Amino acid sequence: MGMWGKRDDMVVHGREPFNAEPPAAALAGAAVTPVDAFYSRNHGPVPRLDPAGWRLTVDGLVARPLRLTLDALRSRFDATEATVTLQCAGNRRTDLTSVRAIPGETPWGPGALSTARFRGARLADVLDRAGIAPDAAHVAFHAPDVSASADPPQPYEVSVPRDRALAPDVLLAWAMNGAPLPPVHGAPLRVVVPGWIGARSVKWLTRVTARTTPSDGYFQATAYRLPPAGGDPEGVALGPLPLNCAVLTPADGAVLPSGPAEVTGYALAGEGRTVARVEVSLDGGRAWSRVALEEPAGPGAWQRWRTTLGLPAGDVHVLARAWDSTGAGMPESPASVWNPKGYVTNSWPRVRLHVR
Ligand SMILES: Nc1nc2c(c(=O)[nH]1)N[C@H]1C(S)=C(S)[C@@H](COP(=O)(O)O)O[C@H]1N2
Ligand SMILES: [Mo]
Repeated sequence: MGMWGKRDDMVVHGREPFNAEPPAAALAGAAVTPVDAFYSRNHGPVPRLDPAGWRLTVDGLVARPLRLTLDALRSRFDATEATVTLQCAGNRRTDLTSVRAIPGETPWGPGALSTARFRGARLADVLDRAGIAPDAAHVAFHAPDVSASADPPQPYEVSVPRDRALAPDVLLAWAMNGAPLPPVHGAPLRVVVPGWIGARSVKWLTRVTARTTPSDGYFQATAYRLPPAGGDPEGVALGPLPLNCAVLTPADGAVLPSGPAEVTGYALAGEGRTVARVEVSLDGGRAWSRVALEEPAGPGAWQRWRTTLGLPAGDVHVLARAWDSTGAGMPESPASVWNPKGYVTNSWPRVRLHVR
């Protein structure tokens, strides 16, 4: 077994902080990702919090501040379970680095997303118990892990707007896939915000603060934004995920015999949407054929797809694209969505096959 209980064949981009994605075939193999294959994205050392001494503070613009033990959270609030896909904003960044280098950012392939069955309390129920004030427009999540990559180095903190925080699908989760959260995934408690960039699903949660403004922490105010450009001094804070898809098998660069081959992948629509259609092309995007698409296991869950293609001999490129339930599609070229930090890549994925 590899670091942090992960499979030996994880693609490890960094050991400290630990950043790793599952090999594509392992990701493709299950609708709910086994915990030992679940990607992990960390900005600092993994804190080891003692569950007995741990408390969750709920404060800020609330009528009744709370300080909860894990037992209190589990016994005083209804538990709910949901199958949710987390996707890092850096997923598929390597497609953008094929256009231009993105120095200092992890070169994630298509595996910076994974799916788990999360169990926890609804954040809305906890905020309701605390009596969130009408002027609390944002809810911040604070954790103790200190990132040296932040400027200045600081503990992890981000926020979500009030409406997102009060939606019934946002969880304070203590378990994934039927077992307590392991340390690398946020033990003892993490936030799960379905359909939003993974950065908002804060691990090792210790404090929830209702406030008038978004968090001014580095990971909200500076990172996880499209940087200022074109006369926009603020940049764009990333929140809801755009529609995305990827090919998982066969692997990019695979050598295959000509004839029928099974091609598999995933598609994921952001908050409030589902994937309506996925198509693949073998001729550079002139002709497309529709693939078989799984139903989503819940709001915010990915949808796997598969199809069989007749591969001609030669160098064959398989292109894929998805459409969501609003009719939105994906941009063709990585150049059209290139940005200096390499976030939310959703150009048409392409695998190159050598067919003999
Ligand atoms: N406290 C804390 N929470 C965090 C992070 C972190 O570094 N510290 N990384 C975020 C990012 S960018 C992502 S994509 C997800 C990754 O969650 P995972 O490691 O469970 O896959 O956690 C988010 N929550
Ligand atoms: Mo992320």
